[in-house]
Amino acid sequence: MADESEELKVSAPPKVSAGIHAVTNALRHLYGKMGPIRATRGMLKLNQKGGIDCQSCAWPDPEHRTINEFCENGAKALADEATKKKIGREFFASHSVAELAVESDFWINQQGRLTEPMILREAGTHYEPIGWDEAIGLVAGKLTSLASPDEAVFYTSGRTSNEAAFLYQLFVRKFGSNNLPDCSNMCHESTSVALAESIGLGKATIRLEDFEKTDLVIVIGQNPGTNAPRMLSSLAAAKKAGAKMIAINPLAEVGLTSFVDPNPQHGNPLSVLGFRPAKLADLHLPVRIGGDMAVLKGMMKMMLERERAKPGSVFDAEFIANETAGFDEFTASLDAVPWEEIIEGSGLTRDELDEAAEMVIAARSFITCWAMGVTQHTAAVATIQDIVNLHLLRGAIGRPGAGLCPVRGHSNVQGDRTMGIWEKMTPVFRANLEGEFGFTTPERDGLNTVESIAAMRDGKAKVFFAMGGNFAAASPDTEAVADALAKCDLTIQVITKLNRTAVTPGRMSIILPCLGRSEIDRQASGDQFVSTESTMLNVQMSKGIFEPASEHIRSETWIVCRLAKATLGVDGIDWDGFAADYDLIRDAIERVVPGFENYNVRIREPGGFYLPNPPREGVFPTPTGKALFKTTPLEFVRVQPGRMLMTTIRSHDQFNTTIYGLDDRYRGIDGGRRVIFMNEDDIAELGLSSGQPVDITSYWDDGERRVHGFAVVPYSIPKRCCAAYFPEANPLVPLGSHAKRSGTPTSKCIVVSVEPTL
Ligand SMILES: Nc1nc2c(c(=O)[nH]1)N[C@H]1C(S)=C(S)[C@@H](COP(=O)(O)OP(=O)(O)OC[C@H]3O[C@@H](n4cnc5c(=O)[nH]c(N)nc54)[C@H](O)[C@@H]3O)O[C@H]1N2
Ligand SMILES: Nc1nc2c(c(=O)[nH]1)N[C@H]1C(S)=C(S)[C@@H](COP(=O)(O)OP(=O)(O)OC[C@H]3O[C@@H](n4cnc5c(=O)[nH]c(N)nc54)[C@H](O)[C@@H]3O)O[C@H]1N2
Ligand code: SF4
Ligand SMILES: [Mo]
Repeated sequence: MADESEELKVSAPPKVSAGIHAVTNALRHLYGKMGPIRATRGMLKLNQKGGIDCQSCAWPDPEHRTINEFCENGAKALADEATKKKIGREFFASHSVAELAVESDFWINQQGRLTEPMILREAGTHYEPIGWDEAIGLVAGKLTSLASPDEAVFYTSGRTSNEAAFLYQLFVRKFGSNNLPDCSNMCHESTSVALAESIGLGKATIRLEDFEKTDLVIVIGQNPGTNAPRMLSSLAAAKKAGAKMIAINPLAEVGLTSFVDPNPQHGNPLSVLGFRPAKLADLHLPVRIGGDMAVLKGMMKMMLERERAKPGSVFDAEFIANETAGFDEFTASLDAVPWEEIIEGSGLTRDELDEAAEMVIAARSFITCWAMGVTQHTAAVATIQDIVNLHLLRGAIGRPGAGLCPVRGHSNVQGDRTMGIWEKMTPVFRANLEGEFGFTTPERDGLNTVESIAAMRDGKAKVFFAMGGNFAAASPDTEAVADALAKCDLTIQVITKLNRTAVTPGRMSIILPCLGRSEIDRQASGDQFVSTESTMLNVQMSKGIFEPASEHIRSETWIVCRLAKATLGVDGIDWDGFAADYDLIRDAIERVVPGFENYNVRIREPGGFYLPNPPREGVFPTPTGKALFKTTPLEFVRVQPGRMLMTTIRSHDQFNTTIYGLDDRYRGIDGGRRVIFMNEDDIAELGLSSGQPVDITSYWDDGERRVHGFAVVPYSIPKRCCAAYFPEANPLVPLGSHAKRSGTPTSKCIVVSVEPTL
């Protein structure tokens, strides 16, 4: 891959995020890529009731919306999809796949929207145009010739709509496999596993309005200023109403420690709610990478000591007695954890932990928000269960202003899972799906993302089909994934824009270009809309407004229906009907997925509707009907001398593997992405200097992995911790290192060493 660096410039991170730079940046992307008229039309429809649901993150929209209800990164996502730049057969005729493969992700994305189906034939050097019928016939032919349906893998990324996702999983299960890995496997899987076990629902228990009713917000392992920018409005509203805030993060992220109007149109940060706190977080705990479990156990151990000294002063005894189970075992385990280990694991002082615990004790209600800084670790599931334990001790779930707030990533990743995109199935979903469509679903669990890579590598899976996403760049162990894909007989991407996976092909490769959410979806019965679910369980419609990038691109739903028909033949399912009228899909969803009663009516109401959320009502649908204290031993990673822990992070100028630009304004980085953020003492100890190119080696049971030429950036990060950007650092993430019980790659905790590049 080419190094796209311009001249790298590093400066001190700014004191405030958003504000005027956000305005200019958003407008530069919107007008630059879309032109003024199209950009203005798009902005007026983004996140409006009945408009386009923002393609970027899963943060919900407020009930009462202003005319510009989006942030800088929402604007970038819209501009990236609705760009006027296009690539067709001429582009592919003049660039071989080998030439494209050495270009950077930034360059590849900049080329524009895909406009027609393309095929790379066996032993071919260039993608060539192919008609839809022939392309779909080829895929169906390959699928039906497999020795077993489990020789195919069907990946999904979280931008896919509810309607397309539901039909896609139906097709895959009718075909005979549960091989439905998705981006969630690399993202919030640890959350889903942990919460389902502890409280009976793997999702958030709060709504937006709870931020105005809370006394404390804990943000742990999440960078909202970049990755869910409008969450800053909720944090500001909480602070305005008198709440405190704790940020637990190895980095002092600008969006957490200062404020900030995330809406680029407002421009002036002072305008936000007429209020500007000097500092958003009242307490920042610069935790050592992977030290979150130690932080949580430390806080709870201190609370236990205080409760014992003065019974009834800290814990919610009534809630614990009536609503929970496992309290005694849990407190005994807290007693057994030595303070020395808590201090070592967290990298913090006893005073810092005490201060955080005091803030929890002082809060009647509190909310904890988390994301990838927590989920992508070996002990992620247990750590999230400790977050739940902290809430249970205080009875802080299921009442106003109190609850759990995992912040999902992709705009519909949560909806896709609700629709059945999962390598497993709940018994209820299975029974309903079988009842509705009259077939027996495959019994065996399918492969998750990491298992799919291993299956392709080992020749057990031969076809890789991707409904969106960028598997080759997003997955751990870039080299292993490229090898795995190369071994496939056929790889297929349903995508809007060219990406690394399309140029990391199997023996044969097909690109099926699809509509983006901002485009008009015309089908036989008229223009269609789709729906998505936000991180707070709000289901809303999304309707495109722009003419499609080309008359030869198709909707995801149409593609699934055509493929299903070609693969399964006449099978009693009305695939043509579904493709023609998405209301019919929603009717079927209503009969299969609990909570979607009256789907077609309620989705048309302004703002849509909320799915049932029993824990929010104080009801815990676990097998015992109780919320469970889960007891696990303290875990953290110790590193031997000469090694460090590395985390991988997103810049302000990317959406996952889609690179919008080479700057990271909030961290003072300008013009490059191959950087490593390091503590100044570590830089001095290793005899390195700012800007010096270094090689990074990662260590795992199966050997070493290496990347070259990353520039050293001195940064405020705990000693023996460092950070680099995703996806540039993905070659270092070992395929075999994943979270216990959720299988999520441990992209936030990699053991590395750093040496000067020779
Ligand atoms: N603009 C934009 N928006 C996005 C995305 C994007 O790429 N760009 N991606 C979307 C997706 S799919 C997702 S999942 C979310 C991701 O959203 P986030 O999870 O906020 O994103 P990350 O940059 O991966 O890192 C999270 C934070 O965890 C911190 N961290 C790293 N290691 C640790 C640790 O060991 N402990 C603690 N406590 N903190 C740690 C990092 O310093 C960083 O601040 O954002 C979504 N929204
Ligand atoms: N080291 C490291 N690795 C990580 C992470 C990390 O923090 N560190 N984070 C992980 C996380 S949280 C996630 S979610 C994954 C993300 O993994 P993916 O979801 O696989 O990756 P994306 O970059 O979001 O996918 C972008 C591609 O989606 C296609 N696309 C865009 N819009 C549409 C659409 O409307 N329909 C269709 N069909 N295609 C579309 C475009 O062609 C684009 O190239 O990466 C994971 N990988
Ligand atoms: S907060 Fe997320 S969903 Fe909302 S406008 Fe910004 S990027 Fe889009
Ligand atoms: Mo994600």
